[in-house]
Formats: sequence, C-alpha cells, structure tokens
Amino acid sequence: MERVFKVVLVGGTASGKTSLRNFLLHRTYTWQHTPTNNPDFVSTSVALNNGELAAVQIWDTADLLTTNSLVQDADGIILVIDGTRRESLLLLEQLWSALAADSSGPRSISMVPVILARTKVDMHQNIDCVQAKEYCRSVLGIDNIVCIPASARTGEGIATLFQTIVEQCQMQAQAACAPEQDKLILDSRPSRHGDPIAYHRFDVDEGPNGKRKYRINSSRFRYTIRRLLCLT
Ligand SMILES: Nc1nc2c(ncn2[C@@H]2O[C@H](COP(=O)(O)OP(=O)(O)O)[C@@H](O)[C@H]2O)c(=O)[nH]1
Ligand SMILES: [Mg+2]
Repeated sequence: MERVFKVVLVGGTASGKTSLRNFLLHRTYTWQHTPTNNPDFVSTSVALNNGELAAVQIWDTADLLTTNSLVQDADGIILVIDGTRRESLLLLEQLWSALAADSSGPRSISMVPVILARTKVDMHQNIDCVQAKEYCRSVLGIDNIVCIPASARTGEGIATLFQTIVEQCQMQAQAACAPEQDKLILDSRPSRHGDPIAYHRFDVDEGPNGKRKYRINSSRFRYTIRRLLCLT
C-alpha cells in the first residue's frame, strides 16, 4: 500500500498559500485574492530527486481554529511567509505558539517536519531567508529550518518546496519505523489493557468513584496504526 503524506500549508492571510498550491497543481496564477474560507485538500503526486513519485495530500488552511485541528496528524508543515511583508513573518509567533500549545494530537509538533516558504520573490523583498531562519530559531524554537524562496507568479522554487517537505516526511517516517521505535510503542502498554492499540486509541478519564472511562481518540488511533504498520 502506498503511503500518502499529509502536508499542511500554514501562514497568515494573503501570504500566498492558495497560490502556491494552485501553481503546483495547475501551473496557473491569479492576481486576485479570494480568502480561503474552509480548509480543503487536494491529492497529487510530487516528483522526488531519486526519480520516484510520492503521493501527497496538500491541505490549504483558513483560520487558526481549523488549522489547529488539521496539523494534529500532519506529516509535514510548510510555514508560508510573504517576503514583501515583514508582518507575515512576525505573526508566525502567535500562530506557532497556538499550534505548539495544542496537545490533543498524537505527538508533539516538534516531531513534525517543518519548512519555510518565502513567497512572492518576483517582487521586491523585505525579508531574506537568513533573517527568517534566525526568527524561526530564536522565536519559534525551530533550529536549522530549510527556507525556500518561491513565486507562484513565475513558478520559481515551487517544485523544490514540495519536494523538500515530502523528502523530510519520508525521512521522518523511516525514523519512526526504526526497530527501537516499534519497541517504544509495545513497551508503552498500560498494565490493565495490555494492547498497544487500545492504549493509543483511548483517552482515559478517572471517574469520581475511581472507575476509568475511555474516550476514543481517532487521530491517535490512526497515527498508532500507521506506526504499527510502518507504512512508508
Ligand atoms: N507577485 C506575486 N503575488 C502573489 C504570489 N503569490 C500570491 N500572490 C498574491 O497574493 C495574494 C494572496 O495570495 P493567496 O494565495 O490567496 O494567499 P492566502 O490567503 O495565503 O491563500 C493574491 O492577490 C495573489 O495574487 C507571488 O508569488 N507573487
Ligand atoms: Mg487562501
């Protein structure tokens, strides 16, 4: 079975998220800005350096609330900044801290590969990649982030952008499938309900009478199944 990577575009409004995805899919560009109201995804494939094609689901996002739930089981995140507007970099602090604070997902956001797209390079730039990378390190706590200059008008950098995030997703998936990681899942069995799937599938609430209640957690369940099968 082919592994499909879920990649989410995250960034402020009008940073160029929808345009990047449209260019990848249709090789087209429009001057018009139509705010994205609802997040949605498209399925496509991305050509990798080794000549292979990788299947991806690319999610376009709207507001922070829906973005939060979307990144919970993402395989990769592209932070999009508009290189002509410094504010689009500065607002990442609020965005990222909200995503990082949400612990309802199957794993910490620090485990998810993240890269930076500095868009609109066909216009005069007010931020460069050195500044953007330093901001990600010092403010967001993301070291050595890859920053890719891109333009949805000329197409510059777009193939590299999606190729890079998918390759990082693959590397992360392979690391998650290393034998010591399998052991980690199996060792994390609780004593009473000794099945590793059950462990990750439920959130446990302690009732007033000391009885445990189990609530199903579907994103954890999906993630655990993926890890157990080690689909890469
Ligand atoms: N010159 C230029 N304009 C762009 C580029 N990417 C997006 N835009 C424009 O920026 C505006 C916002 O783009 P959009 O993709 O809708 O941003 P989103 O809100 O992040 O999805 C639109 O008017 C686009 O035409 C680019 O690479 N170059
Ligand atoms: Mg949009």
